Amino acid sequence: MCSSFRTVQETSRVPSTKTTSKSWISSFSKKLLVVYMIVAAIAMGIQIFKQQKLDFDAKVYQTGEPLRILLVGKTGVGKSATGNTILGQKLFESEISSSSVTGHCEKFHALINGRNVSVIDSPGLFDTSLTTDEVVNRIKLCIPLSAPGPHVFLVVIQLGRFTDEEAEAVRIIQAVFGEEASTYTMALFTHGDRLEDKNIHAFVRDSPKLLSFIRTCSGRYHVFNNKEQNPEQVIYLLDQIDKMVTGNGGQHYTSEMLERAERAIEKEKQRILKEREEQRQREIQALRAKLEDEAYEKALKKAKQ
Ligand SMILES: Nc1nc2c(ncn2[C@@H]2O[C@H](COP(=O)(O)OP(=O)(O)O)[C@@H](O)[C@H]2O)c(=O)[nH]1
Ligand SMILES: *[C@@H]1O[C@H](CO)[C@@H](O)[C@H](O)[C@H]1NC(C)=O
Ligand SMILES: [Mg+2]
Repeated sequence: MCSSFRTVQETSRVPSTKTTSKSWISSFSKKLLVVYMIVAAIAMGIQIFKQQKLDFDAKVYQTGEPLRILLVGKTGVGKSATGNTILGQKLFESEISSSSVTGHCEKFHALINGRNVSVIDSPGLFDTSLTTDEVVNRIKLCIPLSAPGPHVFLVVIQLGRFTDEEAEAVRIIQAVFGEEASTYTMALFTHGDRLEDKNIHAFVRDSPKLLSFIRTCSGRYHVFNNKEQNPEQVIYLLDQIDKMVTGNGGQHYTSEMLERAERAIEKEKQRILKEREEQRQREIQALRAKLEDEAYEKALKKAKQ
């Protein structure tokens, strides 16, 4: 750039030395100079614009913090397969049999379009055999991996197999992660290959249960076909997540929110315990009163005899 600028100066100086000899050359070279300056200004403008665009792209893709996606859902719905589709590699173990299911959380990351994306895969959180305490303990194990907090809770659901248990998913998420979590929640349907020619939106609308579930995620859903590692579906999902993150002011779910939720759960537990204790005390009182009454009557009878 510097060298080309120097040659420009030199060539522009050449005609200016001849201006004293011939006036028409002078006027011609002046016009030429003006035209040349305009062209140079436009070229410089384009250069600056290009540079700014480059800087902007760099800001968006390089200095942004990694996007953290936490996968939740029942065992066998395709969480691990979804993680692999997002990252474009077979990193999580995705199995047909549920016997090899791991009980811990896993995290992998990859650069997608120059941007760092982390996916945290959790063990089945909504499996019927688990108590709420066990769910809480399982989730707690995933929290350090998703620090400082996930941008999105991706609730993974197998298409065409939406049961009441799945409907409980958001309720459980809200109970464990707190009300605040719902603004960070999105549904992801797997087995998109089953749709064939059907439209996903029509599919969702056709099922009242599914529809009411989707409404608890503020209408956010996306469909994946994990059998076909099509990168377009990933780009579209990340775009939807980005929109949601923007809607949340760029924020992610935080451990403070989890602590608040935990305190709320603990408070509720204490309230139930206290209620039970009070109930027990009332029952003891009633029993004692009854026994005392009986003893009194007995004593009265004895006295009469
Ligand atoms: N046809 C089809 N099979 C899928 C899809 N997603 C997952 N699977 C299969 O579902 C099974 C369970 O998947 P996995 O990722 O292990 O589920 P996880 O327990 O939720 O992690 C595996 O055999 C996957 O190949 C999908 O989109 N289409
Ligand atoms: C991407 O993020 C992970 C943590 O989530 C980090 O370990 C890794 O170094 C990051 N990679 C790049 C290229 O920034
Ligand atoms: Mg899995």
